[in-house]
Amino acid sequence: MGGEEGIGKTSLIHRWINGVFLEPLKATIGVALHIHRVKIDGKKVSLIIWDLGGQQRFQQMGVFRNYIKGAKGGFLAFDLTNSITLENLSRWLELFKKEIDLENLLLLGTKADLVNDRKVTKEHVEKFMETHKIDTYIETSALNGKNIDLAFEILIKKLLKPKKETAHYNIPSIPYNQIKKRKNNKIFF
Ligand SMILES: Nc1nc2c(ncn2[C@@H]2O[C@H](COP(=O)(O)OP(=O)(O)O)[C@@H](O)[C@H]2O)c(=O)[nH]1
Ligand SMILES: [Mg+2]
Repeated sequence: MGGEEGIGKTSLIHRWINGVFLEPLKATIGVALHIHRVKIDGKKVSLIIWDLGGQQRFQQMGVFRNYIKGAKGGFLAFDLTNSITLENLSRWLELFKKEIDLENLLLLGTKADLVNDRKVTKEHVEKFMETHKIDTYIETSALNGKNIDLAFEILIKKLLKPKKETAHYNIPSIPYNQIKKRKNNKIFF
């Protein structure tokens, strides 16, 4: 789980694991580890979640790279009431992309309950997705629980999906004009 400090990463993880919103919360110093067991599609899954503190200092120390290494998937989260947190997310994405398949990176908007303070528009989000080739976006609120279970369920299902085998036979090449633009973005408001 990556994203700037104060956007609600720790609150979101707490909401998913404990089903409640915790206030007040201390800022996460460095990195926190959470383990949660769930049953998805009849399969028992243990998810190990690294909650990466957002302090620049830690990022500059290159500490996060070691935690992202070996991760199978990730959430890139920004605060819907603070546009800079989406802008700065591209730096997190660069870091995550080095270690994690792009298709296993989900974009999360947080604090969706603060409708009157909303600064990030749907167009901003769609532009970000297009620029960075991210195909899934979910709007969440740790305060009222909106889409929290959904976000984790989608991520876990992606992680459980078997890897595509590399074909050992020759695939006939497709003429360029027959290739359709992939348009299967999943957006959850
Ligand atoms: N209204 C609202 N506030 C939130 C939500 N999630 C977190 N916050 C508040 O945002 C602040 C930062 O949250 P925190 O989880 O510590 O962010 P982190 O630094 O990204 O881990 C705290 O004051 C939280 O109470 C939310 O969904 N809605
Ligand atoms: Mg935190």
